Amino acid sequence: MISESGVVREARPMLLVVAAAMIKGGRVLVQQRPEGTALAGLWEFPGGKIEPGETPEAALARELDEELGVTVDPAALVPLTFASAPLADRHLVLLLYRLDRWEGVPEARHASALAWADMAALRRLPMPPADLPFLEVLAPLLRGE
Ligand code: DCM
Repeated sequence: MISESGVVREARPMLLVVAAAMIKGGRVLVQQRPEGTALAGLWEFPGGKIEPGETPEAALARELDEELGVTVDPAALVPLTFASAPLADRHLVLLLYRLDRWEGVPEARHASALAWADMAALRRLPMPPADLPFLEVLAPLLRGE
C-alpha cells in the first residue's frame, strides 16, 4: 500500500517468531499444532513469539522450556536462516536456530504430538508456509549426521 506521501506501507504489522531445529542422530524435532490454534494439524519447528524486552535467543529458550520441558543454554542456539509469510492479520517473520544440545527429554506440553523426522519424513509432513523454506537449509545438516 502506498500512502499520499509516497511511503510504502505494509498493511499487516510484523509478528516476529523464533523457532528451533533440534537435531539428534540425523533427525530433527517437529511438533503438531493442536486443534483450536492457527494452522491446527500442521507440523512446525517448536518456538514462539518474542516478548517485549527479550532477546530472540532468550525467547526461544523460554518457549522450548514451556512447550517441551527442556532446558536450553541461549548461547547454544546457532542462527541459521529466516523466512517470512503473510498471516491473516500479521506478516510473520520466522527466525530459525540450530540446537544440538539441551537438557531433558522433549514432551508434547502444548503440541498434539512430537516426531523426530529424518529428511524423507520431513518432506512428507504438512507444514506452515513459513517453515517450508527451512527444509532445504536443513537437508545438508541432517545428511551430515
Ligand atoms: N508459527 C509458524 N511456524 C513456527 C512457529 C510459529 O508458522 N515454527 C506461526 C504460527 C502462528 C504464529 O507463528 O501464526 C505464532 O505462533 P504461536 O501461535 O505458536 O504463538
